[in-house]
Amino acid sequence: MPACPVTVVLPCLNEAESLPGVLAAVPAGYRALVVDNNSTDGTAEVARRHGADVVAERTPGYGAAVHAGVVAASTPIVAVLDGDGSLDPAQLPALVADVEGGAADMAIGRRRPTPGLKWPWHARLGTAAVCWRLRRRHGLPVHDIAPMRVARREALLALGVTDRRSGYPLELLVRAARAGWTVTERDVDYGPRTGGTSKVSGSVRGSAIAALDFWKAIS
Ligand SMILES: Nc1nc2c(ncn2[C@@H]2O[C@H](COP(=O)(O)OP(=O)(O)O)[C@@H](O)[C@H]2O)c(=O)[nH]1
Ligand SMILES: [Mg+2]
Repeated sequence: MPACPVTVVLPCLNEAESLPGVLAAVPAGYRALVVDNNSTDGTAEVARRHGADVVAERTPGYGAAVHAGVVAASTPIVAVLDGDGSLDPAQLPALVADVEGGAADMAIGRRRPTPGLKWPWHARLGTAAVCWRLRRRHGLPVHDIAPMRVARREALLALGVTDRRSGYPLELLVRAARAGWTVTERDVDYGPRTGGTSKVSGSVRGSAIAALDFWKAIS
């Protein structure tokens, strides 16, 4: 195994409060790469202080940040997860093993709520609806839109995902299905964000914008 096979890309918009805990949980030997998307709360400094590499992406949007991180990574395998503390990087190695061992072209996390999580109905409903369509129309056996995912960097870039907002994860799944990728899904813990505020599913407005992006990506 190469010395550092995995880069963990963390798209971040104002996640200074949550980042220290997230970075502390990144498995030994993995490289953390924070993509700072015009944060105003010192996210980039906090990230550097806690040992992460940092790239700046000026174009707003989740997809813009993720894409910049995957491009900037230099390892054969990339993992992507949120920088808000809701997901645990310590659960990445099981997903990495699927990709490294050849069981999957992409391994994704299926979020399972931990006690105390408030998961808004509009977010759950949107996820359930698009995943139903992914299964029915695209034949992809998934139950979540995968805010935690692992794939080989070059193959991921070759898929050519174009969405730069919140439709990115879905467009990725659709393109993976069309390319005949094997996608494995593993349960991962999903807890409350550990600081800062939600940019997407915490409000009906954010969810509505995401739903629109989702639908464009999947229809
Ligand atoms: N870089 C960047 N990251 C974003 C943007 N929107 C959301 N994120 C990040 O994407 C992740 C998920 O967003 P979050 O606000 O937690 O959405 P929620 O989980 O649906 O409430 C977090 O790590 C955010 O910092 C954006 O416009 N740019
Ligand atoms: Mg979140």
